[in-house]
Amino acid sequence: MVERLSAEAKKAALWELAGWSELAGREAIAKTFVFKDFNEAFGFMARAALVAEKSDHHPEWKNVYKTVEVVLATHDVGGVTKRDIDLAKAMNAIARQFGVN
Ligand code: H2B
Repeated sequence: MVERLSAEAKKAALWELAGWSELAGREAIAKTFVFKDFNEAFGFMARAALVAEKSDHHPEWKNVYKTVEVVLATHDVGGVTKRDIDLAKAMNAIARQFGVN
């Protein structure tokens, strides 16, 4: 089982993760991505879904037109782990393919 990150480790990881921050009131991290249009937002989600499924680590997310709100937490341990940080990094890399930081 993967371990929850300490408050310090979480902060250190977030410094290197553009746009991600801690969610208020819950042990999770969040980022809102805004794309050019729905096509690109959904393209991002399709690529991110493949990464999520392959790594067996899945996002909580909501899409409205060109905006995708993502929350990452590791449900099995009720907190933020390296798995969330890795998926956040992968999502940032995919978003950059669409010119979004
Ligand atoms: N995704 C997330 N975000 N957290 C988990 O704890 C988790 C998951 N657990 N995807 C996985 C699936 C687990 O339920 C399966 C059985 O491996």
